[in-house]
Amino acid sequence: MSETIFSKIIRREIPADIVYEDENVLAFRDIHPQAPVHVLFIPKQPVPTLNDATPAHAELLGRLMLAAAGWAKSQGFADDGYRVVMNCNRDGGQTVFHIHLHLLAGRAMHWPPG
Ligand code: DGP
Repeated sequence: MSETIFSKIIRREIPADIVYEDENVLAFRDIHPQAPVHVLFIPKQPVPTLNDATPAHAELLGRLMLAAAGWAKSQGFADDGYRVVMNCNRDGGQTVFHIHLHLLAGRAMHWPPG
């Protein structure tokens, strides 16, 4: 499986501002925040892009979503709202090829996204 900077964050080989962790998921603040709250939820098991996900990853993908929603609730902004985004490949704007869910909050989001 592919090795990215996120694998190094999982192994604590490079620092990150980790805000949540469980058996399957790690979450840390994005180094280039696009909103007052910008956290990346990643599976500890690397999957390069959403295109590489199979039915075997269905539970893991669900865990990412539930971890993001649970953390939003724990931080008190879930009722105000937030956005979750997963970019895929070039046109999606993906730059790190270890799937990750962006959780953006703390301001009103625009639609359509850029
Ligand atoms: P994407 O463009 O969807 O692949 O998002 C990758 C995000 O990862 C981007 O918003 C910046 C963030 N990022 C890249 N390298 C690092 C890093 O070393 N640490 C942290 N915390 N975030 C990173």
